[in-house]
Amino acid sequence: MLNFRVDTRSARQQKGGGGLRAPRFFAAVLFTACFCVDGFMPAAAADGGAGPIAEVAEVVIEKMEFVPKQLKIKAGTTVTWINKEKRNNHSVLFEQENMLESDRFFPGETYQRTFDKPGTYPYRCGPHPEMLGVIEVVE
Ligand SMILES: [Cu+2]
Repeated sequence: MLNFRVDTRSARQQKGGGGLRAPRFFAAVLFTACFCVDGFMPAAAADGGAGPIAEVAEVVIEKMEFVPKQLKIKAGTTVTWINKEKRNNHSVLFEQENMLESDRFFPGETYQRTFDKPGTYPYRCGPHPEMLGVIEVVE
């Protein structure tokens, strides 16, 4: 188990219908376990297995930008923001949700949020209001 390397890309590329779900779920749980120290929210996978299996999606932060700026995901997906800057720290701030904001995260650190409800979730960086992004969640 300790040697298991989480590689969501190859997991996603595996063929086959029924057999895919278990490994993907397993990968999602491991992925969550690795990052829950940095993010402030445990992923949906931890809450008893009800609901959809978490997919994994990423937004990279580099050169004062969220990449991609716009990300479309299925409901139940966990998004991981990865700070790939050399020195800047950032946050992810959802103004329209009571200013819900992540902790500042530094180069090499991540923040995760799971989106269970369809909708449009615009966000910006707390310390850098010009850094904008949006998560679009579909059924
Ligand atoms: Cu920022």
